[in-house]
Amino acid sequence: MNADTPRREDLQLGREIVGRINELAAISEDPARLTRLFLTAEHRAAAELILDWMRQAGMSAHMDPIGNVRGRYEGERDGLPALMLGSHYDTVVDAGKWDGPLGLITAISGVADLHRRGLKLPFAIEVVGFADEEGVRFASTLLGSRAVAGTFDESVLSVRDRAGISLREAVKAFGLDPGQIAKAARVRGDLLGYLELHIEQGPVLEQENLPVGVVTAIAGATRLAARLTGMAGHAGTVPMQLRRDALAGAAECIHVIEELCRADASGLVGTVGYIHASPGATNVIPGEAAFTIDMRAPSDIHRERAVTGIVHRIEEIASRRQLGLQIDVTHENRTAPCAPWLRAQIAEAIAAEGFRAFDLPSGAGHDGMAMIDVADVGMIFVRCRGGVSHHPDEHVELADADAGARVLLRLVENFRPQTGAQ
Ligand code: HGY
Ligand code: MN
Ligand code: MN
Repeated sequence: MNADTPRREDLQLGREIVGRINELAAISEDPARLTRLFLTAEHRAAAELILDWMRQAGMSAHMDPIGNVRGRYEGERDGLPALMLGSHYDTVVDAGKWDGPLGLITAISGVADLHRRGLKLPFAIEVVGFADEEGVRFASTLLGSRAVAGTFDESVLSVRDRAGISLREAVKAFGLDPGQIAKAARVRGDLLGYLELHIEQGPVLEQENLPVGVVTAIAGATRLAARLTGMAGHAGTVPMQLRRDALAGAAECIHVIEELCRADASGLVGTVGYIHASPGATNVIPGEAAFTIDMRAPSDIHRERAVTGIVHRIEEIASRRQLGLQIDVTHENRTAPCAPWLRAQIAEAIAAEGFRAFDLPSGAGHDGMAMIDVADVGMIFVRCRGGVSHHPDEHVELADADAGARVLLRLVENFRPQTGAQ
């Protein structure tokens, strides 16, 4: 397909993608709530299905040492530098079925289309399914893409999940060797760029009445884990002014986080997504409360300042309530700008498919935040209904899934590597 190739009107790509989205969504630890976490039986079942799709699309395919699935479609001759496409196939808890899989399945369907037509390009295409973008199980994130980017931090292997299993133990139990993770890495010279198609997870494309958009940058994020320690006691006998109630202290912290972010007019957002109080009985004053904090802002300096301010307020609350406080940053990702030369080629492909090219930032994190250490990054957003995501109501219309696939395929077929610095 080149820039003047006629647009496809048959929705064939979209139908194949939607069918596979539904097939993959059936692989979940809970039939009632889509949940597919890193290094679990569901991860393994999903990986086998995806590797099969990759092979059907004419790719050599394997699982790498951290559980990513990797496919390669050779170019006009073997061993050429590769354009890397991909997204993640892990999910949050009670997830939507499009966040991650849409980009991965669209990339596979695009390669399958090239294969059906017997088309070979002047470069190879590598498709990667990242195994842990969400970071639900080990309170980190981007573990799969950091391994590919060569920035995997071995100290994370000691992090434990809520069942007390370390990442090292989980990798071994999954049948992989933690000592081999470094072998998943690519070097900058191998890759011509990294392109990810993903649902927008926001309402802007819907407001603009557009099926696709060009991502300008991926917002950075800071995740923290806080633990307040007070004194458990009898709910009926300890007077209020003598209590050191850890959960009440956590509640005040959560209120302050929400208040500070609401008062900030520049797009700062703060979320407490998880809290656990113990011992957890109705008639016992909570002696301990642990909660997570997720902070994001349009710029790194703004986010860093906000995190410092919030930590100070939490320290003040803990001190006034005579609570012990342990607060740690469990994950930090800087804002990742998308490369202008890739944005330009994405915009060209969008226009060639008959749509207005529209630029927008990503408030959500993506694997491109890790991949930027090994390749220039470009992202295509696809409209999702109401901007709903990280929720079972997440939805993409067939026509939009098809539009995204046609844009990605046209972009790949017309791709021009950046000359000079790589
Ligand atoms: O949290 C995020 O922004 C991404 O969905 N992992
Ligand atoms: Mn997500
Ligand atoms: Mn995602």
